[in-house]
Amino acid sequence: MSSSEKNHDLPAVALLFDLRADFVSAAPYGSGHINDTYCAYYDQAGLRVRYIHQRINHNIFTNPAALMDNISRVTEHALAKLVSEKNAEAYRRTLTCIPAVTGKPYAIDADGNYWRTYPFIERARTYDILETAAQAEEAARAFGEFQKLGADLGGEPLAETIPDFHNTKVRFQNLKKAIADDPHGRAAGVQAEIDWFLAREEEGSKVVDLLEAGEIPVRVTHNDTKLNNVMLDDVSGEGVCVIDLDTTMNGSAVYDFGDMVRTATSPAAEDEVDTSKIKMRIEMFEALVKGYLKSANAFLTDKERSLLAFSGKLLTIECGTRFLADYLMGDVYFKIHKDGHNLDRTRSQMALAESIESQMNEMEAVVAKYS
Ligand code: ADP
Ligand code: GN1
Ligand code: MG
Repeated sequence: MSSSEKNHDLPAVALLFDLRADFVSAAPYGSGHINDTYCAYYDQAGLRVRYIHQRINHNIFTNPAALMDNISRVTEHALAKLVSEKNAEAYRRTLTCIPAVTGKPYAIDADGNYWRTYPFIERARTYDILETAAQAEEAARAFGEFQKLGADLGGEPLAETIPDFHNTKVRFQNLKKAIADDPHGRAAGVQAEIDWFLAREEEGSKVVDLLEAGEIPVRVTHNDTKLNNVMLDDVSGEGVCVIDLDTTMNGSAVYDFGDMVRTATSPAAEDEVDTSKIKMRIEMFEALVKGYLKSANAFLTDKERSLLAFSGKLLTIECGTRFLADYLMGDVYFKIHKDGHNLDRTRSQMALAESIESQMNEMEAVVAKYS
């Protein structure tokens, strides 16, 4: 069950932040798998405004203070840049943390939950499934711009909020441990899925090995570039604001691009059970490449560019190992909304990876066209 259904006391949360507005109401919001997100209405001296309150999942992010320090640094850097460029809507183009009454960018409630508050980005929305190639292009351009920001962040390295987050080798080890432990006796029922993933283990090492060998650079990246982590303007469709910054830390540009391919190219939802509906649409892939390279061509190395088509397959397989491991472990990581939800997600990743595998040559040709 979604932990958003837990009874959080939002009026009490409201009092923890320096909002200078009267709380009106709040309701669970969005379709994220990790945090508990609420949209709250406030009356601000007679004007109705919205804020996002988010309970950070501290079982997953075990050092919320360090995480919020990362987010403060990244968002303050983004804001300073937008302001210096005299952008007329700087506060709509980056998340900004509303300070708690303590002055910190987060607050702790009576139950020990960590909360943060962001202005609600109005007149824009996130998508779970893309409708047009223009949206894919804009989403990818915005994530590329975000990586550009990361490049000139400066200072100490960002805290590693989840160790080995995209270490696909470790992800496979975790899957194998879940198969061996099998605490809920589920492994026997999913032998075909297990075999499918284990047959792809070797490919899983490719990017990790290149990073370790120094053949591709470590960069400050977003690391969770799922389509519903970028807000597109309601009118112009422009990618206005990259959100969900919990995993912004050292990573590879290749991982960020791969997760865009995973989440933005299929016409079906991530938990679609009719796998015949799941496919990698080459026109969406082309739009992603076009949009991403608009902002990233300037800094990507040839080696990184050569991995863009492969990255879609890699991230889809990686995410599938995570869903399958979580299914075996008893659904302890990703929020589920029905029995077998993580298994449905696993199978959808398998179908998508197969669709990608069958179009790898066409995908390589698209990357070559825009490089
Ligand atoms: P999770 O880590 O659970 O995915 P997100 O930070 O992605 O949490 O938030 C979940 C959803 O809430 C997003 O997909 C988006 O639709 C919405 N959302 C988050 N932050 C904002 C914001 N500042 N303004 C408007 N909508 C937001
Ligand atoms: C989670 O938080 P959300 O829903 O944007 C997960 C991603 C997965 C994704 C799969 C911190 O993303 O890594 O790719 O689910 N985030 C974390 O849908 O684990
Ligand atoms: Mg999210």
